[in-house]
Amino acid sequence: MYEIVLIRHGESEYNRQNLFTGWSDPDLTEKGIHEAREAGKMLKEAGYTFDLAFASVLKRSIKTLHLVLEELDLLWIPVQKSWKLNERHYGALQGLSKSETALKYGDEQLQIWRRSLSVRPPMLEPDDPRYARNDRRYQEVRPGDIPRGESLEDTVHRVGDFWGNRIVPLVRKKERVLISAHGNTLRALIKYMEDIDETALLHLNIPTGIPLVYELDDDVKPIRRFYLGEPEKVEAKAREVANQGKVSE
Ligand code: DG2
Repeated sequence: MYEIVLIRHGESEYNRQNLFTGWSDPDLTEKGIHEAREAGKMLKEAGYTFDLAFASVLKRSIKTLHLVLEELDLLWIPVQKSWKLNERHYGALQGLSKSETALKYGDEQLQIWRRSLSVRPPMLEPDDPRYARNDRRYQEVRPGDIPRGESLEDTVHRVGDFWGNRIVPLVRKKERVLISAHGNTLRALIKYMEDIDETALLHLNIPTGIPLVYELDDDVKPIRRFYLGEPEKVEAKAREVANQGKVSE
């Protein structure tokens, strides 16, 4: 049996302000820093250790990983960063308020944009300054692969590809892997690994800063997943994510 640990970064400035984030690159808030440190402590107390870690190329994921590793006294382990672990690209919604979007388009449309599997957000125009084509961190990426907006399904493809090619071979070699990523990257990975149906996926909300442990069989297929920490607290945080921006809340 193998085990890996996933974590969504701690609260970011955009999370705090309830803005669509995607490939925007806000920093962690004080609360987010605290969440990341607590996650590291939780992992330490539970006896976890790692040989290798992954992050996206967005600072909320990188800083969270750093803080977790610091608590574990594992700052020395190799860290691989990849744009393939970036958050789902939220297209022209990036930087907009989730609440204002709900007021303008209604809760149902907000829910479709946030949680449907195949609906893409409105795409960024090619000349939009939010389009990452000229960002140096993506210079190795084929221009056609840099998204202007993604459905969760699009994210499932890139994350699934990364999982199969880059992470599974390491897990098979018994490397203990920690992945620091994002709400929808992790939903995409869970969809890819478990092939859960759309209804279950709709209700799958990943809280910030809580380690999610996966037990995997000899074929690196999931046996079970569970969060570290008190279930009530985890559920309350996941509910908060689910309700973000809703007019009816
Ligand atoms: C959030 C997730 O991503 O938002 O892009 O707004 O995990 O990087 O904070 P993260 C964003 P929702 O899909 O939950 O609205």
